[in-house]
Parts: sequence; structure tokens; C-alpha cells
Amino acid sequence: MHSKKTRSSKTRGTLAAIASFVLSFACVSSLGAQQTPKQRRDSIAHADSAKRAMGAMPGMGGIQSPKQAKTPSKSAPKRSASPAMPGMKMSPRDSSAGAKTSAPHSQRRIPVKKDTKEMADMAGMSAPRSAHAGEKKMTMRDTGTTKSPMPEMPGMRDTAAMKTMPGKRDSTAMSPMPGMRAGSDTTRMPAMSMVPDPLGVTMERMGSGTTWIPDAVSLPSRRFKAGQWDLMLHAFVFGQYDEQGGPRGGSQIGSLNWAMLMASHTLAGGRFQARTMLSLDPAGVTPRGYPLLLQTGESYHGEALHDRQHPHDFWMELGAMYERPVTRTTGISFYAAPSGEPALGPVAFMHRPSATDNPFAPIGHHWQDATHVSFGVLTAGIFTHEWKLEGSVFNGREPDENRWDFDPIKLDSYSARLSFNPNVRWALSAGYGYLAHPEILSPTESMHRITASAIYGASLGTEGQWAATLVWGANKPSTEPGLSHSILVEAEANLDRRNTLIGRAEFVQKTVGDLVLDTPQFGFAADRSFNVGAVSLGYIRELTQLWHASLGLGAMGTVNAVPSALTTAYGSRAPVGGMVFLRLRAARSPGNVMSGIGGMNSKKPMSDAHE
Ligand SMILES: [Cu+2]
Repeated sequence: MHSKKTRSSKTRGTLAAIASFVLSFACVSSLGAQQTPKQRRDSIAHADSAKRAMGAMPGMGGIQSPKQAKTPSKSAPKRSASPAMPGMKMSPRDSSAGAKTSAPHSQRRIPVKKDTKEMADMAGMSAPRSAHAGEKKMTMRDTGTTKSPMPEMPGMRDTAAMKTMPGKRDSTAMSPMPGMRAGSDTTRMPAMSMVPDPLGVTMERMGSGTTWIPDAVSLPSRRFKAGQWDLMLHAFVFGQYDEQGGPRGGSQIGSLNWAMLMASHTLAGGRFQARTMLSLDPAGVTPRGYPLLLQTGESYHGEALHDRQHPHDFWMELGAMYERPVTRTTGISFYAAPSGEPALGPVAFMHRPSATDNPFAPIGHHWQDATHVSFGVLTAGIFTHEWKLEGSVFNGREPDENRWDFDPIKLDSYSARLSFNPNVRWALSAGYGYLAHPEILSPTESMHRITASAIYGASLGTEGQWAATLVWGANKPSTEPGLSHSILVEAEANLDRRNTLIGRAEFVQKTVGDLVLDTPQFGFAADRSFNVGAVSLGYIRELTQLWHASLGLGAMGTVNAVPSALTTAYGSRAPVGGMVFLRLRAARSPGNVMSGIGGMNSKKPMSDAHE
């Protein structure tokens, strides 16, 4: 059945997949290996002294254990039993990568009116004000993993305030605190950010491009310092076997993968961030992509891809962002990217907390978030702590089938998006975009796209988190009379350190042209459109931790739904597909911020709560 040529190209594809998996694997697992055992011992020792120092500070103790956290008034007597700084687990045991004692990576919201006031008094500052003038309540989140809450306190972003602290400036108690530049000790603290979070918008709130995710959840990442740079690295590597049933299905052994590095630096009172996101998909799943029933969009060898997801380009993102406050409550942002994401659509699927562990692309990708790889993007925005309004000019043309190079950069399309994070649990967005000639194969056709999305995120138990996303995306091609709609609902629950559940349900209206059914074989009229759907469910079990990365084994199954007119094409009205995979990514709860350069998980230890 297979020709020799197909077989040899299959073998080549498999070898490329294995090679890229191994390469990416080596890359990810070396992330944590930046610190020698000696350095680690040193930092633990340093942490201990920092802990003692912090314990002496008023308002800084007693928020370690979840139980204590919920009853801060009762925590004082237990204070000596636990490290005093939130987010720091100090025992050497915790510092090992696979520590059993979990630092709860999920946040705890603790009313700390009193402590806050003490801290503010101590710091010679008024209570937090910037983004929420008039807000009396604050919460402190024991992330178990991250930096001290101090640098992210609203109102503390201007370290000038710190320097005026009466009599505290050189005290040993204060010096280890990050964000307080008075003490030289700060320079010895690894992984502590001195880069400001403009208006309390943390680096961890960033999804793909310039999107926001809820503050209450995080994406698995490592953070470390390099001089004055604050680095954050996200990486995912799947090694998968994909099987899609029916006449239009297929099977493939491959590797989906990507890595993203964000380097932040203080610049002129704001945060400058250089970013790159790279993917070896073109090697891992071949330039033709991987089998995925009902998926459409982009092309290969001059033919529209159908029932396959295209590989992501090697240069998924290369760009820079700058954000700074201009008043107490308002800031401006700029984003420029030779390859990047315009302000259009929801957070791209691989950066959604509801989908990061889900290897499959949504079949509504090209109705929703497919512009996340655009060759040429300029975005300007105005934001507060909760709102962001952005406008972009960008290249509306989808990436071409040469996935390794930069496509010609153009700025022929535009978009606008409003984002709203009303509280720590929600991230909402809505926007519109005009895409000039997105498809190479339909060079005269342009596209209007409208999208709206809501992401909800919350902690789950002591160690987990869960997130759900609802997306509506609609396309109006310039050559067609009406809108075609897509709806997506998905969720991911990291139940604890070992068990993850993922699920997704979709509805999309696809045309005969989208699905490449306008062939003599099927004979459908070109303007006909079909309602199709897919429901998938998956489970991942973490097997082991390798340094700061977690290796999991997962499986995902999909049941699709097609109208009866497509039974011949798809073999049934409910064709199925599935994947089994190994997945490597940053571990979620490394335990100890002090234990390693990579010892931070991306959580925001403090934020305003008005839920
Ligand atoms: Cu994509």
C-alpha cells in the first residue's frame, strides 16, 4: 500500500521527530542545571539567614501553612515553626527538585489588612493605592514558590518610597527583601525581581503576545536572574503518537514542542521585555503538520491543509515589549515583533492555562487565535491594573509553508482589542481584526474577524489549579456573505502535582472550501457550509521530575461530529482520533525560591482582591 517514497519519508519524519524531541528534552532538562550543589547550599544558607531576618519583621510572619494562612490571627503562636516569608520553603529537603512536601503553588488569598498596614507603616508609606485608590482590602498569596510579595505591592512599584524608610534603610531585617535596593544583599538573592511590574501588572499575567491571563493561575515556567535581567522561560515538549480515524485520518509519531524566553529589564521607569519563542515543530511533525480531523488552515505544497494541523514556525515569536505607568493608574505599552502576535483574539491556545498541557490545536484555531504567528506586528496600548485597550498593525498573511525562515514583513492589516481582568480569577477580552489576504491560496480574499473570550482560573486544593476558557470567534471573508462562527469551551485541572485532566468541546462552521470538499469526488457546491464539532478528554500522569522539569505520560481522545452529508468523507458521523504522549515541561511546584536559579514558579504572590 505504501510506496517506497512514502515509507522513506515516513521514516525520515519519525527520525526527525525523535531527534527534535531529544534535543528539546535536553534543552528543557538542563534549565534547572544552572546551579552547582555548592551554590545551592550557599543559597539555602542565605535563605536561612534571610528567613531569620524576615521573621523579625513586623507583618511578615505567619503566612506559611495553608491552615495558618486562612486564620492569620491565630498564626502568631505558630510563627516560629514555619519560615516567615511567604513563598519560601527553607528546608534543604524542600530544595530538592522532587520535594515531596509540596509548596502549594496555588495562591492563598489571605486578608491581611492588619499586616498590610503594619508593613505600610513600617515602610513609611500609605496603604496601597496605585491601581485601586480607595481599595482597603488586600490579599496576600502564599504561592509557596515565588518571590516576596513586596515588589508587587501596588503602590510600592516606585522604590523611591523605600528609600525614604525611616531608620530601616540599612537594617539587616530589611536588606534581604527584594525590591528594596537600599541593601546590597539584594544582589546576592537569586531569582528576585527588581524589574518593576507596571501598575501591578506582573510578568506572570502575560499570556501569548500581549494577552492577559487571570492572576490566580500560572503557566509552568522557570524564572532566574542574569545580572539586571529577569528571565522567564516556558517550554513544552511532547513526544506523541497521533492516530486519527476514518478515510481522512492518518497516524504519525512526532514531537510538538516550543520554548519561550522572556528577558525583562528596567527601562526609563518601566519594564522592557525582549522575547523569543521557538518551535521545532517543522522537524517534529514535518512541514505538513500532524493529523487532526476537521482541522483546516494554511497550506502545504500549494494545497490547502485539511484534517491536519500545520506545524508552527520555528520563529513563533521574536519581539520586544515596553510598558510603563504614565499616571498613578494609567500606563502605556508598546510591542514590536518581526514575528509575533497582534492584539487579536484570545490567548493563543498553548499559553492558555486551560490548554497548556493539551497537545491538540483547537479546530477553531483559524477563527480565533491563529494570528499568534504573524510576520510583522506593531501594537500600542493603554492600560490600568484591570483594563487594557490595544491597537495593532500587522501582517495579515498566514505563515507560508517554509517554516524555518522569516516571511516577508508587512503591516497591511489591523486590529483592536479590549482586555479586562476585573479580579484575580477572570481575564476577559473582545476585539476585531481585518486581515489582508490571509491565505496564500486565495490571494484576493480578505478577512474580518471578531473574537471574544473569557478565561477563569482558580486554585484547586492545596497544590492544584484549574482554568476554563470560553471563546467565540467569527470570520467574515470578503468573498462570502455572512459570518462563520466558532465556539470553544475548554478546561484544564492540575489536580495536584501528579494528575492533570484536560478537556475541550468545540463547534465550528466550515465551508466546503475550508475542508477541501469541492473536488469531483464529493461534488459539493463551493459555498456550502457545515457545522462540525469535536469533544476531547485527556489525562496526564506525572512520572518523574528531572531537575526542574516534570515528565508526564498522557492520553487524549477526541470524538468529532460531522453532518450526515459528510459521512462518506469521514467514514461516520462521529469519527474519532486520539494521542498518547510523553510531555516534558517546567515543574509546577519546585518548592523553594532560594534553592535554585530556576526555583521560581510563576505565581503572583500578591494582588488586589475584589471578588
Ligand atoms: Cu497556531
